[in-house]
Amino acid sequence: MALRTILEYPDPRLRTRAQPVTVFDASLGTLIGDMLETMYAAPGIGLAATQVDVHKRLVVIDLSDERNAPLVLINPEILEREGEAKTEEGCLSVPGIFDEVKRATRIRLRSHDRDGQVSEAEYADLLAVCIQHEMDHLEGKLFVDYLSEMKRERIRKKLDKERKERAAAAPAGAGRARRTY
Ligand code: GNR
Ligand code: NI
Repeated sequence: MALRTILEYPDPRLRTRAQPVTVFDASLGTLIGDMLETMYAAPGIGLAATQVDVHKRLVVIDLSDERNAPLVLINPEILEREGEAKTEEGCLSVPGIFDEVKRATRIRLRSHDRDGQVSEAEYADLLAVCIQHEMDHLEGKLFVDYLSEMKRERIRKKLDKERKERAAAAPAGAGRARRTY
């Protein structure tokens, strides 16, 4: 398994619409393993393939305290929505930013598992919120899109500044041998 790099807002690749998974093979298993490892390391409660620059309809989630109950949802489709509530959300692609988003509190979902088996199930509360957040990623949508233009602009500037400060502290290539003589 391997850690994958998580794309960060406003990277335009996060705006890509993901394509359905049609082949359930060993390379899909490798991608799932890498995504779980990346999500656990981050750490986060969910990760969409879009965030690691793979534009397939695949998300992984784990809300357990022990981080040992992964949920893998492939080609997820919402069949029914119920209720509405605001939840404070965060996103690994928008690090350090948290704000409220209004979403359905219960959803009925059809999805495939890693073997291609289709099933339907109902999800509620934070799990339902997380699934909707991840499915937005597959459409190229981010939780900051629900905020005002003013907030989004402020977030973009803050992340830009943090990236510049990080680059100044650790220039690209630092720690690597650049001389060959
Ligand atoms: O780690 C995450 N926490 C979270 C909190 C509230 C609502 C959604 C999420 S998902 C997020 C990980 C992530 O960015 N997934 O795309
Ligand atoms: Ni996210």
